[in-house]
Amino acid sequence: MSVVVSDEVRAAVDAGRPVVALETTIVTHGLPRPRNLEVAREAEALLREAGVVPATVGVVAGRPVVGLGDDQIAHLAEGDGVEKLSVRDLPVAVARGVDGGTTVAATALLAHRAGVPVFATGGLGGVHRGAATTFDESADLVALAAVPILVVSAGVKSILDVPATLERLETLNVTVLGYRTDAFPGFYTHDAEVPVPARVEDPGEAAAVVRARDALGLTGAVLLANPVAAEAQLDVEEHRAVLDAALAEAAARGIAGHDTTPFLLDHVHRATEGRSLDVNVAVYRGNVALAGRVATALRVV
Ligand code: PSU
Ligand code: MN
Repeated sequence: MSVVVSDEVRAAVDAGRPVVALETTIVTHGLPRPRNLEVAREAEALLREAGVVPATVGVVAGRPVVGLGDDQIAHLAEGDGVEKLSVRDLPVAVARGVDGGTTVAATALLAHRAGVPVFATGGLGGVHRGAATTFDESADLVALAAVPILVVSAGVKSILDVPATLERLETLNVTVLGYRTDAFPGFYTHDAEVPVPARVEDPGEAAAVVRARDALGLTGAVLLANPVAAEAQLDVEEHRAVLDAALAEAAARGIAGHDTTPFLLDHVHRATEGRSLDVNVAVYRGNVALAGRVATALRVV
């Protein structure tokens, strides 16, 4: 598969300057318009202000791109028929020339191909509730087992089975670090009531773990779990009630497969009248900023 890497990203990677990859499923399927494009642009601006090169990843007319231009990001954010592309979808997308936002799994793979060592998302995909019968587990998990990148995420979305997701991450040899926390974050909430296996206090410590992983010749990802601030989280009771309703609605409507995550996120956003959307954006912003700091700590020049 030929991956297009922008000149700016290629030059920064070659020179060892800090670069952070950003996914686009959050833009195409995770956030409503027009907020999606605003957030995508804001994430890039935040990195640039910190002296970090953004590498937004997506597929345009069947070409996987690492370092999308602003016009391409706008096209994915606003276009019709833009697909959600995980790793298994890439061959079909390339063969058919489709446009698509890349999931964490597909973004990690493409970013790594381009030599980008750090990646920011909102919340990673994981094991869905009821997965014991549906087998619905995000391809994000398996992808992270095989891609040596550092991903900053606010844990996994609380729409998932969080303890089961942590079990799978352990099985898949993904190194999980809590950023200044002993508790794995639940995306909308700062504490999903599951402990993290290890904790780091600053970006330098996370960078040291990445270097040690590479020195050991391990090929899996490091997941840096960065919780939303306790003051900014969604009210825990509201969160529980809305989530129950969203899961019931998804079951009643027979939502399954790759539609599940976008459906649940949209339902939660609407049911909380945008409060969860604000939290989602705050979480993402925090992760992008932290990813920039880790990339800076990792730079070789
Ligand atoms: N984080 C967000 N919003 C999102 C996602 C993550 O804040 O929309 C996306 C990511 O792209 C992730 C995908 O890879 O949801 C997971 O989808 P699934 O559960 O179908 O694998
Ligand atoms: Mn799924």
